[in-house]
This record gives sequence, structure tokens and C-alpha cells, in this order.
Amino acid sequence: MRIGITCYPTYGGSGIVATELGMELALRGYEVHFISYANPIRLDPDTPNVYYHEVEVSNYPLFVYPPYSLALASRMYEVAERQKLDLLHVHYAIPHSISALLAQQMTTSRFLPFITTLHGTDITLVGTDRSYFPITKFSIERSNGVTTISEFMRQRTEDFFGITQPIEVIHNFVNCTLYRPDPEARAKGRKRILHISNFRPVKRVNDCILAFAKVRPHVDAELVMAGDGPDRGPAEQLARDLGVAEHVRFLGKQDHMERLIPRMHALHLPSETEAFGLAALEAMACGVAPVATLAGGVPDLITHGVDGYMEPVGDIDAQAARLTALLTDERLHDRIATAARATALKRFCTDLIIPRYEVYYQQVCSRGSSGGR
Ligand code: GMT
Repeated sequence: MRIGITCYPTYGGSGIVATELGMELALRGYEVHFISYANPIRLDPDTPNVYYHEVEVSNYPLFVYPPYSLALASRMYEVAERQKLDLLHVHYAIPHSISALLAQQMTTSRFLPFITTLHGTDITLVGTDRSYFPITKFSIERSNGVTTISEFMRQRTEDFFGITQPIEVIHNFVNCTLYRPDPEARAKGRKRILHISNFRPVKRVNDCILAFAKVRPHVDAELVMAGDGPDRGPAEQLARDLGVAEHVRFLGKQDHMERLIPRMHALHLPSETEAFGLAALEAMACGVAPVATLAGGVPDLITHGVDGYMEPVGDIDAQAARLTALLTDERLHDRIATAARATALKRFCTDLIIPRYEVYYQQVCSRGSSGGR
């Protein structure tokens, strides 16, 4: 089967999932064509059966807002025709889904189905913006298949957009061979708490600093902040204001998370909302205990008190208490870390989840143009 995949190629979770999915499918013999404005960051160019097609958006003085959605639709259509694609699979609804619909309509010689995977803020934030609501609803309804990454997202999409067609929940996945514990690396140096995100307001990055300042009096720990985004500056300032700056390392964007994560003891994910929490899953696969918020789709992943913790959004004291306990109580840490790895292995490994996409692709393609969802 030949598949065109479109995603945001930067550091967001949806781009990571799309890229890892494409590479896994390619290993299983699919021909995978990434169509995007930049090379997806985790894409290994050496992977056989993987191709990359850049979308070029010309900038003309008349265009205050360059029409990326149109350039993308044209490129999708061209690639689909030339490479004889069987299917388009777009990650993150806006604007990829509507571009895929246009590409489908331009393809008059045959039926070109497209699947939209909803990842998070395309529904929880952006899709609820008045200016995006009608087009997001329309593009979801017109998709030949829709998947999302947690029960919460499915429910939220149905309730908010009034979508009645079935939405398939296919959880995010992790390569448990690549993401694995490294007890020796972890044993070296101080205790370490990790935060990974794109530092947007929804991630509540300052809560990491506030909680860390409450952990410090109990344990000589270090906070490692991986990623970058608009809230990085304010978080650095807060660390200085609270007198913990010398114990906080801001790493910026990182390419090889599988090398960084296993050195950590706990992951702190204090998000306002989180459709799934891929960062928490990657941490769990590495045997790093997650302390997250009870928000969105996180309960699909973490069982509170068993393989991690979920505390209320903004409850710094509760989050700091969990982090302190994990860093000071060796037996507790081992129990949670071992269970976290077991959860990743048992429920979210690549080998369990990728076949779900394969089956879904077959279903969508076999329905043809007349088959509704
Ligand atoms: O919204 C973001 O933080 C980025 C977004 C994305 O689509 O790039 O991440 C979402 O997708 C991830 C991968 O499926 C999920 O693990 C994240 O929970 C989700 N983020 C949010 O819902 C905030």
C-alpha cells in the first residue's frame, strides 16, 4: 500500500507520532510519502520505503498570510497522482484535513480516501476557536476515516462538534526496544526530574519550577527542562526569582530523547489539558515515574498510584509531594518505575498499536467512495 502522511514536522507530539508511524509502516513494507513544509524532525532519511515531498509556499507581497493550506492541497494532489497513493493520512486537523479534502476532490480519475487523526489542541483549543469551528467540524465529517489518541478525545470531539460518525481510538505508541531503562546511567549523579514540552501556556511550565522549589529543601535534585517555546523565558526568570536557577538546566530542543530520558528519575507533566501525554509514555517505557495532572486523556495512560501519579491541575503542593516521595523513597520509586515500564510494554508498544492502523487503513480503503463511515 502507498500512503501519503502529512503532519507538523516540528517538535509537537502529533508530528512525532506521525513520523514514527510512517517509519514503522515502511519497515512493514508500506511505501510512505511524507508531504510537509520541512523534513519531519525524527525522520530517519535512511529508512527504506520512505520519501519526503516538500511543500513550497511562495511569498508574494499581496499575501499577508501565505496560503499554506492551498499549497499543501496542490502538493498532496500532485504526489498522490505521481506516486499512485492509495490513501492520505493527515495528523492534526487544522489545516491538514481540509487540504486533504481538496486533494481528494482534485483527484477525478479515482477515489483517493483520507484519514484524519485528531491529536489534541486541534480539538481542545484551536478547533473551538470561533473562526476555526465550522471548518474543523466540516473536515472531520468529510474525512473517510477519523482516529484519535484517547477516549477523552473521542468523547470531546463527539460532544463539542456533534460528530455522529464513528471515531476510532488508537492510542499513541512507543518503541519499547529503543525507549528502555538504563539503570547504570540513572545511578550516576544527583536525582533528576525531567520536563518535556513545547513550552506553550497549555503545558503550565511554571508549575514545574514552582514544584521543584518545594522539592529542593527535601532532596538535592536537579530539574531538566527539554524543549523550547514561548514560556521558556518566563520559566527561566521564575527559577531565578525562586533561587533555584543553578539547579535547573534548560536544554532546548533535543533530538534523541531515548538517550536523555533513561537518565531521569521522574517526569513532571503539569499540563492544563493533555489529550494523551506522549512524553509520559516515553518516560514510562524508560522506567521513569510520571507525575502528571488529572487532565484530558492522561487516565488512558496512567493508573494513579500504580504506574505513576495524577494530581489536580495547578495543585503544586500535591505534585511536589509526589515528586519528593519518588526521589527520596527508593522502594516506592522502584515499584512505580517497574510498573510504568510494564504498562508501556503491555499496552502501548509499537507491535501492538501499528497493526491497529493497518487494519483501519484496510477498512477505509475497502469501503470505497460510496461507503460512509
Ligand atoms: O498540543 C500539543 O501539545 C501538540 C500536540 C500535537 O498535536 O502536536 O500534542 C498533542 O498530541 C500528542 C501526540 O498525540 C499528545 O500526546 C499530546 O497529549 C497532545 N497535546 C495536548 O493535548 C496538549
